[in-house]
Amino acid sequence: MTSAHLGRRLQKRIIKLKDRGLSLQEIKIETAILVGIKLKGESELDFESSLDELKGLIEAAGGEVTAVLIQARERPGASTYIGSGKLAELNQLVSELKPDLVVFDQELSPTQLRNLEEAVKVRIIDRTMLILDIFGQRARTREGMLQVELADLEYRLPRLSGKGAEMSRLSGGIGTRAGAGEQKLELDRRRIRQRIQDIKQQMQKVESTRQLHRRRRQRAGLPVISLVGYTNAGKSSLFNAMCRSVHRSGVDQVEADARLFQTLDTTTRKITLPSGREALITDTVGFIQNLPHHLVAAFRSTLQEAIDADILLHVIDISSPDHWDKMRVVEKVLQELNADQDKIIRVYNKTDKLDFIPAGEKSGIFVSARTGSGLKHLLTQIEARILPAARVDG
Ligand SMILES: Nc1nc2c(ncn2[C@@H]2O[C@H](COP(=O)(O)OP(=O)(O)OP(=O)(O)O)[C@@H](O)[C@H]2O)c(=O)[nH]1
Ligand SMILES: [Mg+2]
Repeated sequence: MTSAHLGRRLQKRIIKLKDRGLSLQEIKIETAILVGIKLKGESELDFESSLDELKGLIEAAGGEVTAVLIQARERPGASTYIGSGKLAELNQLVSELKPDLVVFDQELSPTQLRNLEEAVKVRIIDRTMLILDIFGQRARTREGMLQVELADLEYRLPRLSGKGAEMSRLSGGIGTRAGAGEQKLELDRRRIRQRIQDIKQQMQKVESTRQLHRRRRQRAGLPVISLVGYTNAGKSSLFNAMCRSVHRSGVDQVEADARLFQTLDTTTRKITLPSGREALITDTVGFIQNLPHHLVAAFRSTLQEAIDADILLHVIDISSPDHWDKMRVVEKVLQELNADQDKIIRVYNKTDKLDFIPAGEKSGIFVSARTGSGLKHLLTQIEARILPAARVDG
């Protein structure tokens, strides 16, 4: 259920799994240059917040941004994404700053990726690869690791052409030996497909164990509250604060940090509501705009579990200037996962950072995980929602 519940033997198997070479290739990120295209019709604010977030993602991956290159264009170029003039500029920057990699703010097609890597002699990644890398660094449970590896392999499969193609081009000149690269490429592809099959099978097993746990919990009749929301909204902080406020003692805390995607694996704990009724509370992975769809697909069962809770607390960082956009991103994902709207309670967090609470916010509960303000009210509201259900099954 949680990483803490995973046995040591299982952990060892995960490490072995990682050693197999096919799994996640960790990206070494120390310094990076960012490249973003401001598309026609895109607002300045959206563009900037997306770039800021990309910067946050680089930092979350342990790196530092040394330059940002921006181009305004109607649409991305099919072959190298940015125009040839910008490409020359990028090359210049790369030779000056010698970054470990160049990160593009949008997803690159296999062709763009290949062309760019040829033109700029440095590792190129896109937003999706970066997020996959962070998820790879954070995953601790067997399920988490399998999910990330699956998303990574599915993303890489169509892009697996760089080295192979190069080799076949090199040998292509000689004529007869053409195909050596292609053969290797085909072999790699086959291995990846095989591994994807393996992972899917293993995930089915994990999934059925999880359903077993879930049924057991249902039999225990405990309502489940889950925290969802944008990354960095303060879900884990709120989780800790809610556990603390009812236990008043030093229960194990989950890690809260300003890094994006601090939490990846789901943690569940029992809490006692004001009336004395017990409930389970779950902290889980956060959302982000343009969450790679391979990741959403791979994490579907984890997300589904969070969404199937009796109450969804949508945690919103109200101190963030673009919290409206972030809210919309989360609500869209929740909708896509068919979350029951009636179960959602908006929880505006970090109110301690504001001088006053802005008028015009839609209904919700205002709290500060840091100071504890509003927590009692939140718990009472949760209880009020849960009680009718309790009468039915009680
Ligand atoms: N001032 C203030 N800071 C807060 C509050 N709640 C959380 N934070 C800070 O916000 C940052 C993110 O908090 P987390 O609890 O890790 O956020 P999260 O939603 O779990 O983030 P991910 O796990 O990355 O999705 C941390 O630096 C927290 O200390 C709050 O009520 N007030
Ligand atoms: Mg968290």
